[in-house]
Amino acid sequence: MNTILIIVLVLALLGGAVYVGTKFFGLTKDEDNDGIPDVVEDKVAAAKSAVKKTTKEVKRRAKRVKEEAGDVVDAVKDAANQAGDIVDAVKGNPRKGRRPSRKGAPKSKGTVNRSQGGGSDYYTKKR
Ligand SMILES: [Ca+2]
Repeated sequence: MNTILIIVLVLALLGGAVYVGTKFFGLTKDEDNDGIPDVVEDKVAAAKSAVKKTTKEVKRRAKRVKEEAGDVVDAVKDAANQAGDIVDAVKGNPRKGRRPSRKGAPKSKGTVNRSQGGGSDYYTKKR
């Protein structure tokens, strides 16, 4: 405990000495005359910039990880769904296959009813 106190005291004295030396005696370069050497200000600015850049990158990566985790959750849900089909297969139920992607898709595959003259109005309808 005493060691920490001594270290803090030494750092404070050092800081005070640098401040006084810079502000009143011009020991280091200080263009804006605020008692903080320009070298220190430049280092602090660079560190702040680096932290900002790193934070941005970490946020971007966290967002991407979240996206990918969502994809994995979807895939696991899909796999759990498919596992049910295996149970059905073991029981001897017929294969259901994929659900049709479109609702109300015609039951006949590719055959056009031409009995009622004209059939599809795709080519006759004005667009
Ligand atoms: Ca300064």
